[in-house]
Amino acid sequence: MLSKKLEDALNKQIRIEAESSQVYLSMASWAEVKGLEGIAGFMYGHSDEERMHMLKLIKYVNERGGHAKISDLAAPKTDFGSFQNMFQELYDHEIFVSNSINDLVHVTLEEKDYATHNFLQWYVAEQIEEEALARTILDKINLIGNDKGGLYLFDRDVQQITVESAASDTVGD
Ligand code: OFO
Repeated sequence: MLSKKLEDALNKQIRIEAESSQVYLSMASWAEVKGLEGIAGFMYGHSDEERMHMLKLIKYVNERGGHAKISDLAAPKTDFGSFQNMFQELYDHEIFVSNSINDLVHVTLEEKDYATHNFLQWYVAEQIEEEALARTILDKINLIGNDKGGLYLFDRDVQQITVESAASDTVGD
């Protein structure tokens, strides 16, 4: 059975994952309207992943005798200025989420809830991946600069960029 304190902290994280999904959905729509099809596809996919993170938490809370609460969400912004800026915001957002997961893990230790501590390790690992992926993308964007051809290729290939593929790119250089 979850303690009230941990249940509240998990519910807060459920909301953050739901808001993350909305933020990336808004980025997807902005990119689509700008004709950046590949970037839009990447963001739609990312939005779905965040929804999956939320659902996994909801199931866990309910399974452990708590009640996952579905709340209203903060509206994301709808204009991101430039795709470079948008990916910087994605990175910053992932750092914010990582900090929030760390705080949550801290509560599991305070509450001596080792089952939840164990459950959350998946999220800890996931955040390492997501931060690395966002950093990889920012590195690629920096390389492109203002080159139109580079942007074309980036938009075409962004959905294929993974942490692993970026690592092997570097090896190949
Ligand atoms: Fe839920 O992992 Fe990104 O934010």
